[in-house]
Amino acid sequence: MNILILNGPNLNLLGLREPEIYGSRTYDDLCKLIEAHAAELGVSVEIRQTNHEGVLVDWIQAARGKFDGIVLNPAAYTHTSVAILDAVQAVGIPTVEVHISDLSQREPFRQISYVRPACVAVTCSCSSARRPRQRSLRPSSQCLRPFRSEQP
Ligand code: DHK
Repeated sequence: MNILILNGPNLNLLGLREPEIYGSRTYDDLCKLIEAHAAELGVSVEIRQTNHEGVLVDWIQAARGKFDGIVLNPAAYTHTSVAILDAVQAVGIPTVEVHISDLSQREPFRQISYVRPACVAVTCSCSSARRPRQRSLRPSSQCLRPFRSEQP
């Protein structure tokens, strides 16, 4: 099982940006946690981050035939991007929408997700800001679960 993990704009600044919302762990920390959890689940992951909408579209399109699933945090593009919605719909790869913060408790514009109709599941509120003593961020555990390998 081969999973593509895509992170959108400003997620490279995790640990620096608004730690009270996004937590104090860095993007590198997040990648390491995801890789460790993927190994536990027996799935292989490729993790990428970009600040550019078109790059996300290109990566989603290129995932056809190469990946069995996508874990997608489009970040700010969640609330604006018909192009990313179209790309996910076009490739037909099961995609899980992920967010670090609890969107339901934030500004009204963040409660609109353009990509959600194309996704098979959504996970919000993964920030270590809300669970400072928790060893792992929830995205690594919850978001990979739909793709858990059937193999022992
Ligand atoms: C990350 C962002 O950068 C914001 O623009 C979204 C999302 C929320 C997150 O919680 O992961 O509104």
